[in-house]
Amino acid sequence: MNASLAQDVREGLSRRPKQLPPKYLYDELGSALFEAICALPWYRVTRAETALLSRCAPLIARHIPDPPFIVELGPGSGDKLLRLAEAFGTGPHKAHLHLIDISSSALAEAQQALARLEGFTVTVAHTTYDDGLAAIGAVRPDGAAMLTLLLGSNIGNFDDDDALAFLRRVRAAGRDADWLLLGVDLVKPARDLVLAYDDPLGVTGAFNKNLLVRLNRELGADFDLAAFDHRAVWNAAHSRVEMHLVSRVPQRVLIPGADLAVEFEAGESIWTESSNKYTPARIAEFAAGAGFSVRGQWVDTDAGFALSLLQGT
Ligand code: AVI
Repeated sequence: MNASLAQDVREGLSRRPKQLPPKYLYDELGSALFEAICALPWYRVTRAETALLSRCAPLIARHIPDPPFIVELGPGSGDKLLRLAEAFGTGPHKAHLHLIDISSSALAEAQQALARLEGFTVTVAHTTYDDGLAAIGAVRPDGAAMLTLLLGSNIGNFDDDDALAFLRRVRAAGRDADWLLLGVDLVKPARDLVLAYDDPLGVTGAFNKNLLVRLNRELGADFDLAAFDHRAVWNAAHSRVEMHLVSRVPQRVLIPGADLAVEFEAGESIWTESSNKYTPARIAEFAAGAGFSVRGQWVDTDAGFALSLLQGT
C-alpha cells in the first residue's frame, strides 16, 4: 500500500473544494497518456518548445562558457536536451549532462537518446528535483558554468507561491552567474486553452480519469468512472487552466486504503491539476523575485510559448 498516496488522498478529499495532487496523474498508464497528449494537434507545448530550442540553441550556447554543466529537471525522452547539447559540442571539451527524475524509465529513455552524443559525460540522479538539486555539488565539475533546464511548462503546475519558492531553490543550488532555461506556456485565447486540455479525442479526459483508476487499484476504492466527467476550465482571474473530475450524480465512494468514505453532490468536483499560463512580463517578474535576470527570451507567438534564458544575479 502506498502510504503517502493514502495520506494525500485523505487530506485532499477532505478539503473544500476537493483536490488531489497532480503528481499522482503519472503512473505508468498516466505517463503514456501524457506522451500521447504531447502529440495531439491541440496541445502545442512540446512541439513549440522543441522547435524553438532547435532554432535558438546556438544563440543560447553563445551566452554560456563552453563546456557547461547542464542539469535537466525531468528530461522526458531526452530529445530537447539532445538538441541543445549539440550546440555546445563544437569545442574540444564536451559538456557534462546531468539528468534528475523520479521516473527510472524516463531516465533510461533519455540516457539512450543521449548516447548518440560523442564525448559528452552523462550522469543521472533517480530522485526528486529538490533532492537532486541539493546533491548537485557532488556532481558538478570544477569551474564549469551550470545551466539548469526546467522545460515543458512544468513550472505551470505549481501555484504562484510554490513556483517562486522552487525557482529560489534552483537559484540557491547554483552559484552567482549560473543559468536557468525556463520553458513556459503563455496566456492565449480561452478557446485554444480549453481545447488543449479538453481535446476532442478524449485523451486528456482519459489522462484525468486514470487518476480514479489508480485509486481503485492502489487503494481499493470503488470509483465508478462512468459517474464522473472530465472538465477543463480557463480561470481568467488566476490565469490558469484547471482540470476537474465532476460527479454526475450524488454518490458515496469508499476508499478503504485511505480509510475513507467520501460523499459527492451532483456537480461537485475533484480539482486534479492547475496549469498556470504566463505573459513574458510576468516571467521576468518571477525571475527577478527568485534572484535571476532575463538574458534572452524567444517567443513562438503563434503557439503562445516562451523560452527564457535567466542568469543568477
Ligand atoms: C506536465 N504539465 C506541464 C502538463 C500541463 O500542460 O500542465 C500536464 C498536462 N495536463 C493536461 N495536459 C497536459
